[in-house]
Amino acid sequence: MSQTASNWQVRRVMRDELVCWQLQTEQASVLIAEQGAQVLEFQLKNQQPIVWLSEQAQYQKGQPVRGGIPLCWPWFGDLKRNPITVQSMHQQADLAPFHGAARNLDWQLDEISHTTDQPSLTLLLSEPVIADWPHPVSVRCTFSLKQDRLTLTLSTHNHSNKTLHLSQALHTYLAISDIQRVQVEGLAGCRYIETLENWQERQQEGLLSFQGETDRIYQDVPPVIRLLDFGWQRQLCLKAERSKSAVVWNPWANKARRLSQFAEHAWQHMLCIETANVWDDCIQLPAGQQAQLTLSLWSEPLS
Ligand code: TA6
Repeated sequence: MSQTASNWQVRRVMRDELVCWQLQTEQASVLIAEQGAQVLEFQLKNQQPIVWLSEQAQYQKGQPVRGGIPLCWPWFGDLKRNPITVQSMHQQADLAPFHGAARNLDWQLDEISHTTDQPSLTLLLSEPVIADWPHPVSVRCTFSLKQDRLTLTLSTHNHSNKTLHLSQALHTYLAISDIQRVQVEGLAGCRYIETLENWQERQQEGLLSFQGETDRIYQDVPPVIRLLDFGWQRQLCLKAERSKSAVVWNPWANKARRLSQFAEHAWQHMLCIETANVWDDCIQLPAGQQAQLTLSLWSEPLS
């Protein structure tokens, strides 16, 4: 199945066991797996990939692919580390899978649409069955490619008669030249939780550089965060809507050895900057209402 015009195309493709959709414009292409509504690739013509994907990635039913943009929903990370309101949505929080359920579920094609040069694709979880999380919701993820910019919107509709409490994140793996030749701009002055040192609260001073494993939950973040890559002379720009928190993660060498689908030196060439609603920024979703989390991602030359 496909739809084509002079300057864009949407087509269904297989990647081993996974049904995927490819969106293409004259400048860029995106590959999205129906499983988990997971972006696997985002590539501009004649440039390094924007999104990192493991060279050991496995495209199998029932397991997330390492890399791309996994969706963490309806909770982020370890559920037991979430606010009690988010934990209380689950009947057995100590058995809850890491990063929620969305990334392991099969989404369905809801809609393919386009404006003149911008193809869009929406995937839908109409009535997700999530073990020990018995709340009627529907979830949509819309992916739009406008020239060389990818926009992703995750939308949760609460069909229940009570308020739901969620945490969520767009777990974006970014492709970089070398973790020791990049810096993150935009977090100066922001509070953050240092998860590697007993979840203490700290404050970011200036640009963020990397000298070891990094796993931080930033709060009160600005709408735009930039990843400055001095090796590839580019900056990756992440613009968030309805998000005031972001997670920055690099496993470094030791943790990388414990990760699935992760080559020994891959940690040097990736960095996660995750557009989120976590910690103080969790979602309180009243009955019948919708919550949307949006990321726009693009590349610019280093100014
Ligand atoms: O977002 C950062 C993080 O929570 C890290 O602590 C690490 O666990 C990472 O997510 C990857 O988790 P995953 O379950 O995809 O291996």
